[in-house]
Amino acid sequence: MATPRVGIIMGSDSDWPMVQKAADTLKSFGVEFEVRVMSAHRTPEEAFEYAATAEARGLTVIIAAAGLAAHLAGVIAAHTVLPVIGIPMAGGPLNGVDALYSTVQMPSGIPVATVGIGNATNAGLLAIQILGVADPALREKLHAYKTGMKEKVRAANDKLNASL
Ligand code: RP5
Repeated sequence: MATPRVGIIMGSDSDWPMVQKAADTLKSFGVEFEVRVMSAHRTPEEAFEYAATAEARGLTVIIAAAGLAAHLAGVIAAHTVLPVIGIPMAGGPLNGVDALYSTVQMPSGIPVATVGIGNATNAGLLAIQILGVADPALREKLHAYKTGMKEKVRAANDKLNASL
């Protein structure tokens, strides 16, 4: 099995139904990844260990999803120089706004590239774009993906106008 290039981690297995979209996106581009559940609060030792060893294990990007007081992405970013993409997860009484603020409002020096609440697809795409900087074949696939999106919008326009 190839060495994973992207690590997808999440605070709870209850996050997986949404986070799965990041995995699906990576899969559709043929990017190897691994998936782990760990928490900045419930399993802080595991989170530290994961971040501290990620670079040596060959990962290039880490996607970290967490909800509520979402510290996972920030804690991971504190212990690695790899780029970290945070997914604030919806849920709880504040519906993800708490996780959004916790993830995006990192102090200077420790960036976390934060996508929209629950937007695991964008997290996957951003990871692919980061890998694409040094991977022309992946960039080709990204170009094809964008072309496909444009074609879908054009087709929707044609369909809409034909129905008038
Ligand atoms: C966070 O708390 C997790 O990332 C999840 O979004 C939320 C709720 O977790 P569970 O109580 O469902 O395990 O740490």
